[in-house]
Amino acid sequence: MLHAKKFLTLILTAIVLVTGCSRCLAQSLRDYGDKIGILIGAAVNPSKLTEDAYASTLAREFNMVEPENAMKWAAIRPDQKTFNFKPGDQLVTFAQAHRMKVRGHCLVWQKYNPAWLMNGRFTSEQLSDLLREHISTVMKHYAGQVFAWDVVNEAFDASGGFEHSIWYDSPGIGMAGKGTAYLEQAFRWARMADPKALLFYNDYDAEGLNAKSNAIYAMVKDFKRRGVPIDGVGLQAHIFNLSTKEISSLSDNITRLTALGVEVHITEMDAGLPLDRKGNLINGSDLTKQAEIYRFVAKACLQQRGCTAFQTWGFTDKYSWIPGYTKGTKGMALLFDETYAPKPVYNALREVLQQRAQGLGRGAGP
Ligand code: 9MR
Repeated sequence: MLHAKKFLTLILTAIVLVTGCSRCLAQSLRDYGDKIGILIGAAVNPSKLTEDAYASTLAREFNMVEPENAMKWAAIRPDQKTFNFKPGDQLVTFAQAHRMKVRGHCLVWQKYNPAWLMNGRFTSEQLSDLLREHISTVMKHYAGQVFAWDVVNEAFDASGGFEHSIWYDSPGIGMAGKGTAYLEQAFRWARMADPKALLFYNDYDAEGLNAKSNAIYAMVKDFKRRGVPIDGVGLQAHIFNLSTKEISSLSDNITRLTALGVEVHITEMDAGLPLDRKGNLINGSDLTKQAEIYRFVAKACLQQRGCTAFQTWGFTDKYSWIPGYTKGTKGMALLFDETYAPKPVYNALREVLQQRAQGLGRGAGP
């Protein structure tokens, strides 16, 4: 017995020495994700896939990817007649080579739209045709490759009303002032384009129970009752104030949404930390706070069977939208630092996954 133990230790030490990799023996996020049956995703910039550390970390740790920008209107449709599928296709090829799922983002949004569309002075009929054609062309191109789409992104405002949008505002696609009718139309077109893809509504600041999440809940309930196709809700989880106070009712929100028969995905998690002018962390203890916030969100998701994906918005602090958006006052929002070393937040997330994998089981849900 003693000999066998010694032998095993020797073999493991040899692996570490030969590969120079002590972490190789530990299980990655995706190892646990595969075991539990949950998707662990990251938003990706396809042009970075040529960077070895970027690609290898992604392939090792995640079983799902989503293009951060590459499938948005301005990227995929540079002019009315041209679709640029190249970066999206590169991501799909990478994902297939590494047994990852691809989540699509996004088909209807008020932002990241090309100038030709925004300034085109189109009539409602033309806008309607353009949107139908866009949804159809993009979804058909990726049919069988993209398993789920954020069909509509960020359509509600904080009070549960509607954001201004080229698709909604008059002329829009001809349904201005008719509430969710234009969203319903988009979801119906999406189902027709790729009947097998899961169709999601995706939004931020709607994690807990509040006016916006109430409006989303009411829409999903109404769509389900009337047979309007919708399969899931994406809760983004961009957490800005290093506290779980505003998202304390996340579990309750997941419970009520999944009770309607839709899935929930955590779609864009990150938590920016305050930085000084040189870009250094102001409080070292924030790394622990950050870890606890991720732990809170991951636990809330993993506890319910209907929450089927946990995704972060990027994965390395080297590439994240947070410093640009906050003019450098916040950053270090993700799981890996700029050298791709795992941070405390990575360990916290892995621990939550490990605990689930060790048999704590998943809760009820659809
Ligand atoms: O991270 C994305 C950034 O690179 C883009 O410039 C920006 C365009 O508006 O979109 C960012 O991603 C957003 C996502 O598409 C929807 N939810 C909020 C994300 C952060 O702004």
